[in-house]
Formats: sequence, structure tokens, C-alpha cells
Amino acid sequence: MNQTPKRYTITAALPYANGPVHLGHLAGVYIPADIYTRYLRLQGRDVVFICGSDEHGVPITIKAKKEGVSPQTVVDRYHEIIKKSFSDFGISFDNYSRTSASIHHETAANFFKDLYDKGQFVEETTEQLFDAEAQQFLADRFVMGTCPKCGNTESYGDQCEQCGTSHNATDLINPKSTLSGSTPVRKQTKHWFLPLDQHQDWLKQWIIDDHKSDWKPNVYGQCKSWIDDGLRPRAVTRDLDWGIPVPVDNAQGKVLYVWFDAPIGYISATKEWAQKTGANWAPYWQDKDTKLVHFIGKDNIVFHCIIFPSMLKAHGDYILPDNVPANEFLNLEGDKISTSRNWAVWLHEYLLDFPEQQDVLRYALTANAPETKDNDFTWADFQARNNNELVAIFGNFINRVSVLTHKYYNGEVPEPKAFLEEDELVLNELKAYPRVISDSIERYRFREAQSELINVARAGNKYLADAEPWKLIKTDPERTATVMYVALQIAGALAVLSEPFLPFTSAKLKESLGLNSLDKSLNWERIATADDYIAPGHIIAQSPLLFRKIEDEEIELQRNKLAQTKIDNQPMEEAHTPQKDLINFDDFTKMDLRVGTILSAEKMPKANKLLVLKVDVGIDQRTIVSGIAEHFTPEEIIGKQVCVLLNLAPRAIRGTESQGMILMAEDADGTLRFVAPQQKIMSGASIR
Ligand code: B3M
Ligand code: ZN
Repeated sequence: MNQTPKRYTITAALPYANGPVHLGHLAGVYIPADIYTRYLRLQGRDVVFICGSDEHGVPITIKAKKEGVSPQTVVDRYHEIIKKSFSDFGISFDNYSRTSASIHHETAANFFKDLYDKGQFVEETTEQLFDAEAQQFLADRFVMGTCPKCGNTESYGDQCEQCGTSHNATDLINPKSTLSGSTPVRKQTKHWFLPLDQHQDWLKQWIIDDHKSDWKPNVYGQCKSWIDDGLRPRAVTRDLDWGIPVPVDNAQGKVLYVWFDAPIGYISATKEWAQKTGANWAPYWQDKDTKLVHFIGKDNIVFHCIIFPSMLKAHGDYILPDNVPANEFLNLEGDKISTSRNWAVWLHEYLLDFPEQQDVLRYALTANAPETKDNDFTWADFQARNNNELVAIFGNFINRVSVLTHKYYNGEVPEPKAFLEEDELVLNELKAYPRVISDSIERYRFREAQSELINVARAGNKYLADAEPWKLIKTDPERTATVMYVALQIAGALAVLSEPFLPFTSAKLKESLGLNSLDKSLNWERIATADDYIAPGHIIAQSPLLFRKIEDEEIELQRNKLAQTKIDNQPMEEAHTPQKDLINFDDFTKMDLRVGTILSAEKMPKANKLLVLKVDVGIDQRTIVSGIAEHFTPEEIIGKQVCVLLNLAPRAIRGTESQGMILMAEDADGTLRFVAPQQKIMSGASIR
């Protein structure tokens, strides 16, 4: 879209309501979407910003099963938590809805019905994976196996999180049910398929030809690889009991696939917003002068670039997205963020430790946003961004301006005298910033945009440091007045330009500078075209503390929390060492393994760990020294049958020759157990 669109529909991925949101969500999707939307509003554009909870799908059912509660209980709980986190962090949705809302059920069912009536589906009875133990069809996250594309052994039935490929559950190699662990069988069932193969041609032209230069390379690349591989029909219904019932005859026990209903959630949420505000929802989705932008994470690319557009196209009344600026992933202190391993910084927990410091996190996440590649969040970087940039540059400049204005002029903006070259220079530089920042934002380069914002404060600091009004005041009050006047204009511009990135700070700053009571309101347009934003005589209040230094101890505390999580996770992770190198059968038969019976046991003198055993191994009775004294008393093991490696070369241990080895199994916590025959058997029975 080249000329300015009439209106914008901005969507942010609907988070699954099966857990709270963490900083990865914020960095990848919601902050960029919020910056973009706030920016558009500041330009006076007509925009609706839409999101909501994704409350269907297998992840919700799995969580509910685990907790022994209904799916509705799960989604009710997390919907509220997620909604609050977003509002706490200033994510300024016009509507945050949910897919269990009746308006959504109705909208999604009608959408399906419409495509059905138009003959846009292929109806087919095929063999699907079925868990005979759990008596359930296995779709999506109910089944895991090896990804046919990249070999990841933990791919889900509908999608591989490693390579981003979306596939059919029957494509998985070695599928296993996540319900029972059993290997699924195949069973016939009827479903409706969206024939993506029939959409291949227009998709190719639309993405590969038309969007080669304006979609991000990561997004374009994934789509291209999909299209190059050849698109195949995708089932859009499932045999499940949680979801939107398939609205046609003879579809009992079937619901819409979550990835069919969830994106329609954007439309339902827009309708709900229109109902609340009295607006008309339709042009936001159906007028070709509307620019539709989907903010998502990289694991959602194919759904937003291929499947949902095919649905919209098949319907016929809808516009297609203009852009889908998907981000890569944010890691945390070097590791992939993981809900199950609790390797995350949860937003509601962050606010307990850093109350009212939303903007600091927003800033650090944008400065380090995973726009072109996966990135790493570290607490050290968070602290440095705050202390070296927000406090030392932005906060410092505002503080100096405020303090000096009060000290010299009781808070009244002074009358400037003649401008010198350095004044003109900085004022002209200021005028250029709205354009520079806009250009970056319009191209979805939010880190670049935010670093330009900090450059405004940097320019202000440099201007003050060069002019030194604190020295000048003694010798040249007139010149000081001019310098302070110019510095105040810079402060005013910062208050306005920071709004998309640091909304809480911007509001405080506007308030203290009294920007809302100016004759001509200060906006991006005025910053770009004028240089007398705040007139002489205007009164400013004392600036509140915008940012405070974050101390080493606070960072240490966060690091300790994560270290504790690592420890909590450890036994599980360490329990299984990787498989050793392969051996052949001959290697195995070289080991002479036999059942032995312990005849006697006594402690080795002066050795805490060692027991000296006499073991009957059929062909003889031999002495074996074993390091198990800390685990067993001699009395409790006499008479026990064990496995013995007979032909281990004898060796002297503390002067006693040991003529074999007893096999033991070790638990994750270090507990030792004998490997023993289940029933009594003759001593010397060979083990194969
Ligand atoms: N709930 C998946 C996710 O959180 C999904 C997004 C839906 S957007 C329509 O990755
Ligand atoms: Zn894969």
C-alpha cells in the first residue's frame, strides 16, 4: 500500500489462555504492535487495535486434564491474568476479547458455514491417528513424533516448533500419544479440508511476487519454502469435545480446528468493539483502503500468511493482510524460554519486584528485540539499558532542565534572545526526528526507532554540556535564558516522541511540562514543522523522578531466582545421559554376565564405601569388592541374588583382589538398586 490508507486494523496474536504471559510474548508481539498502534494514533490515523485470548485448542484441554478441572475453568483464570498483564504494561488494545465469547462462536461458525455452502472445502473420510487406550483421536498436541522435514523428535501433530513447518499428524514419523504414551493406531473419520493446493497459484503471486520487497526476509523466506514445497489440503475440523461445534449436519463430536477459529477471532473482536463503541466493523475488514497488519511470533507465520489468507480469499468479502511483521524468538539468559521448565520472567511477577517500572522493561525489550534473529534477554543488559540510557541520558537531561528552570526562573519558560548557530543547529536537528522515527516505525524497525528517540535526549545532553548554563548564569543571564528556552523545547519534543515507546514516562513528562495546557497542542506534526513548541511565560512543574538507578543487588536477586529454577529442573535433566556409542553383538557377547547369590558381606576395614562380598556364581565362589557400603548394610544383602560381570579383569582394591563386578542401577537422586532377577533362579544362570 503506497499512499496513506484510510484506516488500519492492527492485530496481535491471540495468546493461548493456558498460562500467564512472559517477557518473550511482550518482546515478540505485543510491544511492537503497541508501538506501531500508538504511533498511528499520534498521527491522527483511524486505527483499531485488536487482540483476545485463544481459548480453544489442545493446549487448553491438556492443562485442564492435568489440573483435573474443566477447560472453561482454565481459560477463565488465565484470560483475566493475561488481560491484566497487558493493561499493566500499557498495551493499548481497543478491544481484548476471547474466543469463548458467543459473538466469536457465532462469527466463526458462520464463516465455516459460508465456505461450506460455497463448496470451498473438500470433505473426506481418511485414516487419522487414534489412541486405542484413551479412546480418542490424536490431533495437534495430543501427538508427538519426528518432524518429516527437519528430524526434530518432539514435533507436534500439527506443527514443528523447531523448523516452523505445519503438517498433518499422519505425516509424523514414530508418532506417540501424549495422552497415554502409546503408539497410535489409524482409524477412519470424516473431516473437512481447506484445499490449499487450489490456492497455491494466487498465493504464489501475492507473496512471492508482490511482497518480496516489503515483507521481512524471515517471513518471506518461510512462506516461499512452503509454497516451493507445494501446498496440500489441510483439515480444518477435529474430533474433539472442546471447541466450536462444526455447524453442519452429521458432524457430532467434531469441532473447528483451533487455527481455523482463532484468526477469525480478530474479526469477532472487531465486531465486539464496534458493538461497544457504536462503530461499523465491516470497513475494518472489508474495505480495500484498510491496511491490515498482523503482529505475531515466527511460529505463527504459516497460519497468518497462508492459511488465514486462503480462508479470507475463499470467503471473498475480506481484505488480505498488507504485512505480517513476525519476530524471531527471545531467549532468557542463554536458554529457550519454557513454560514447563518455568524458564521465564512472568509479567505479573516482574511487577512485584519492579513496581511501576513497566517502561524500563518495554525499553529493554525493544532495544534488544528479536527483529531479525533470535536474541537473548539478560538481566545485566536490562540493568545497563536502564542505568546507562534511561537514567544517564533521558532522565538526566529532563532532570537538569527541570531543576535549572526552577532554580533560575521559578519554573517559568524564559524569553529567548538571539539564537546562535548552535541553537539553530539543535532546533533543526529536532525538527528532523519525527520523520526519522516515523520512517523506522513504518518499516517495522522498532529498535532503530527507539534508538533515534534516545538520540534526541543525547542531543539535549550534549547541547547543555556544551553551553554550560550553570556557569553562564553568573556571567551572561541573557544567553542562559536562550539556552534554557532551547533545552525546554527539546524536553517538550521528548515528551511527545517517547509516547509510543515509553507511554507511562511520556504521560508523566507531559503532565509535569504542562503540555496539555499549551495554546497549540504539541504533536509530531508540530515538532517537525515549528521550533517554538513551548512559549515563554509557560509554567512547568518540578519533574517527577522518571527513572531510578537499578542496583546490583536487585539484579542479583533475579539471577538467583533463575539459578534456583535451574536447580529445580536439574534432576530431571540430568537423569538421562545420552546414549553411548554403538557396539556390535560381538562386543556384547564378550561380557560374561551371570546371576550370583551373595553368601557373605562385611565392611572393608578403614574404607567407608566398600563392602567385601563372597558371591556364588555357579562355577565358583568368588570375592568381589563393591562400593555400596553407604547404601546397604552387610546384613540386608546376604542371600540376595544379583547380576555379576564375571570376566572383568581382576584388580586389587585396598589389598583385596576383586574378581568381578556387581551391576547396579542409579536413580536420579543417586539412590542405588541391585539389578536382580524377578524370580529366584540358580546361581550362575547366564544373562543374555
Ligand atoms: N494462540 C498460538 C500461539 O500463541 C496462537 C495464536 C493465535 S493467533 C490467531 O503461539
Ligand atoms: Zn521440523
